[in-house]
Amino acid sequence: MRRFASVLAIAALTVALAACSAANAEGPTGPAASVDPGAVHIDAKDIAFTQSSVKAPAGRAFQIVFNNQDGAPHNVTILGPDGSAAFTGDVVTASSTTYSVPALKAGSYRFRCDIHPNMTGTLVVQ
Ligand SMILES: [Cu+2]
Repeated sequence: MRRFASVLAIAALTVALAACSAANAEGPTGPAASVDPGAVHIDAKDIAFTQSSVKAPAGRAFQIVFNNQDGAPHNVTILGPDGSAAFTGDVVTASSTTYSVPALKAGSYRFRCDIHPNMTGTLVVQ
């Protein structure tokens, strides 16, 4: 009878440990909970943006997941129709970051890297 109780205790412990590691699997190693599934994705590789044109919703804040795959530093700056910066993202090197972009009016914008102004793309806000 004592032996049966020990087996039960070990079984209960095993279940508790399994639940613990399952919770951990969705922690730091999983995608950040703060990234919107509808986020705009822009990648940089070989001193160029991978996407020549991306779309974002008009009139509401949105996120850009910027993945710089280069060893060179890059950022994403959004230029309004008048050429002024509507948003300037932080420079990152060989890493990914999530920018929070304020609401923009509908229209066609350009985005560029401030460090490499020949890296450009089009952001269609609609
Ligand atoms: Cu750059």
